[in-house]
Amino acid sequence: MKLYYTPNSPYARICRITAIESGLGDALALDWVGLRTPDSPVIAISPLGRIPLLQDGDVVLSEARHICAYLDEKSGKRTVAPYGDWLAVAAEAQSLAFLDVVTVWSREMRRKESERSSFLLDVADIQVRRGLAHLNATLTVPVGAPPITFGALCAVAAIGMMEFYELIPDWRETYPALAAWSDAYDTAASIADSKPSQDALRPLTR
Ligand SMILES: N[C@@H](CCC(=O)N[C@@H](CS)C(=O)NCC(=O)O)C(=O)O
Repeated sequence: MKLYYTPNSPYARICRITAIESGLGDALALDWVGLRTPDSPVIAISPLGRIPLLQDGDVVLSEARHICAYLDEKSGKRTVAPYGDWLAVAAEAQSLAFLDVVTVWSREMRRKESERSSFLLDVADIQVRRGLAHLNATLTVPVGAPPITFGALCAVAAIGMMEFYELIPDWRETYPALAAWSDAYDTAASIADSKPSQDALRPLTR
């Protein structure tokens, strides 16, 4: 199995953590690719060139949730909420939506300051704060090893981006329950070792 990825992609991070925590770390070859570069090997198998992209023989999966469900099938573990357990599906969707808005904001922050849309930044700020309040009110700090689920990893990856781009500098003081939850997840090496880094940052390309 091969995962095309970039080290700072939060969606790819979720897949990488899931593979490690499911015992599939060695079975997953990682290929760091450029985004929006015509020579990306991803484009030949997935036209929009988005990552994470998992290739396993004829199977090509281009959504993090599908990739994690595929890894679940391989490992026999369950990290993705099953259809039928609708409360779990709904909670997972809230975390994924939170990651999506954090990602939109983060991408805008990578553009030159003069080119950023103040409208987009305002909307993202409102949505991210709503998401933070929701997670702060609903997540409970795990006792012992943090359970690795797709929904939890969406929140982990979103918080990682939020901190990296310093989107809401005072989030820890404002949302202390979520900060404690996040600290519990940071005890897992797969999570602590996969945070976004300046070294892996590449210029935006078209
Ligand atoms: N819905 C996708 C989102 C993946 C995504 O947004 N990937 C970004 C990198 S973090 C990407 O490939 N962007 C390429 C582009 O914007 O052209 C998922 O859940 O995997």
